[in-house]
Amino acid sequence: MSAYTQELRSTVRAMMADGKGILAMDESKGTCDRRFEKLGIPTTEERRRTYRELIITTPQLADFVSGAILFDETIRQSTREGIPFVKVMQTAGMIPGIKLDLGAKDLAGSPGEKVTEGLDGLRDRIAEYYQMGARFAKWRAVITIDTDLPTQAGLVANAHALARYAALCQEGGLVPIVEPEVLIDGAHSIERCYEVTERTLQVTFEQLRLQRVALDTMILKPSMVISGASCSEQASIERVAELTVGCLRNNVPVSVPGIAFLSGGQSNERATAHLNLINAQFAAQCPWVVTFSYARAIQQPALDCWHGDDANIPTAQQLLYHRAKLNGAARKGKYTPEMEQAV
Ligand code: 5MM
Repeated sequence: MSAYTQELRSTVRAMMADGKGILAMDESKGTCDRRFEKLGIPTTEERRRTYRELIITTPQLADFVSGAILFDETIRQSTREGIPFVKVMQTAGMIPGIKLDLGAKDLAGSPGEKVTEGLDGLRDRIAEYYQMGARFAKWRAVITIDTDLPTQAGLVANAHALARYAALCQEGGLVPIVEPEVLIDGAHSIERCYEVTERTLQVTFEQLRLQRVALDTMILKPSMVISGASCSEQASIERVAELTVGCLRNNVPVSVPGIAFLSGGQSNERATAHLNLINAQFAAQCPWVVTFSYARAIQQPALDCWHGDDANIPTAQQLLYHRAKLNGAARKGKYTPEMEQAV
């Protein structure tokens, strides 16, 4: 048991509060810059800072967002008036979280597969982020589906790192979000996605147990069971919800308190509709809280609207609030497509 067990429990409760989910805004510099470049936004630290300030100062965002995951650069930044972002979030009622992984790198001996790095020095980094006010963390593993992928070596390497990270987080007072993302890229069927997601979850929980991670003070951030992005036959919302819940029920222990999905390249509307149907139709089959931890599927309309022009900030904030609200409704199974119009 960690010295922080009570605090970890209360952080989990706050993260999984009714009607709320988690906002992922932890794009590393490279990813953030790539998204800015697509829109012609200058890739400077000041533009990244302004965009992140736009997000966390969105009025009433905390109605639907319990916490937000920050990147190292972001957690050290302040508003234009000099108020630290961490302080802004705490005042607004959103828990600061931190991305701890240092990205996915090529896995030696396994062409086409990645392994996530960042374990060296992690104990010290956790202590620093805890001091700064972070109370939860995230580590993302990336699993690719292809004819001969993933390999067992790839699955075990990624799950081992996730488990080592999670154990260190709990030791240091941060609730670990464990994110094994099965990528949507490819022409595979939804059934193949089910099979790979099942193997991924099985190996991940084997490793979490081996490293003695307390399952009741972690959050799982999985991808949904979904057709490959270039599969000619795209599964319906009903099928995605049914297979996703089935896969999680078969492979996620009931002691895990919460599941917060990533959006993984789904459209905004699809990501919300899938989460909604899972909660509307399958709540009785889910022993965990089921919510969102989306990045693109919440941020994209706001980023498109802002476009690097600060005159657009109020409208961009309205769009961000709106997507958060729709996902907050989906978290309760109360979203309808008609709500999309009422910005
Ligand atoms: C914000 O994006 C995160 C990855 O960033 P880097 O590639 O820069 O490390 C990512 O982990 C994200 O939190 C999750 O994948 C969920 O994001 P989506 O867009 O899939 O909901």
